Amino acid sequence: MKFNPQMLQVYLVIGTQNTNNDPQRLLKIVKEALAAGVTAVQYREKDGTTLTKAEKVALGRQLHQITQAKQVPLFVDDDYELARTIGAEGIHVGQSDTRADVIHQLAPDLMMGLSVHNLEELERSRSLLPVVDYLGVGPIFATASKIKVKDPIGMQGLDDVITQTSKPVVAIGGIHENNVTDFKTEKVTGVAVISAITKSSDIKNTVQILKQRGK
Ligand code: 3NM
Repeated sequence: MKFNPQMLQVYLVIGTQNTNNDPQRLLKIVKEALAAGVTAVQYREKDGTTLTKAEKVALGRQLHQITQAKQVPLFVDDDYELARTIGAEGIHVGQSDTRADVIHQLAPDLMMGLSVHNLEELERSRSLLPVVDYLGVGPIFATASKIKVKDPIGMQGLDDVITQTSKPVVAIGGIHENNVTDFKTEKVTGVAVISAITKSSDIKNTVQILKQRGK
């Protein structure tokens, strides 16, 4: 699958640590979110996941089947081997994960996302940008969904990064139905969320609201 910035519009990030360690619940949420129109899914087993490697592979394969059925790209957080094993379309790496250029050498077909928290990290990542399809920038607001999370950068911090790059940017961290209109479509390519969807009591409605961003 070839990268297209439209894919980033509403990007669901999820792992079993976000679903009470219950793989079936994860699959149910992803199915509902796909039916409601999320445009990308990231499989992120981290922050206290209890799954073994074999369980991640089994769940990752099931997840990939349901994203494929909707022709929605599946990204895997950080784990190159897992991404290859389950046939994911993309990978997302952070500043301390395996380097984007190393992964790109091994698998030029994988779409690539890179996390950048501020201008300094953007500058440090310049040499990697030719192999990067999009940047994940955050946390914008406070979030309870990530352990070792940095201080929120706010809308100003997000704007600072956006003005210094031509890469599509996905904002992440504390984005919910009540603040999504802050992210103007002509500036921010997409929004990535965990709890807005995993804790929603009406996923269909939530995704619709997340899609209607500010102009
Ligand atoms: N990465 P929620 S913040 C996975 O800043 C993740 O890089 C972040 O969860 C970053 O939508 C975050 O529930 C958690 O706030 C996002």
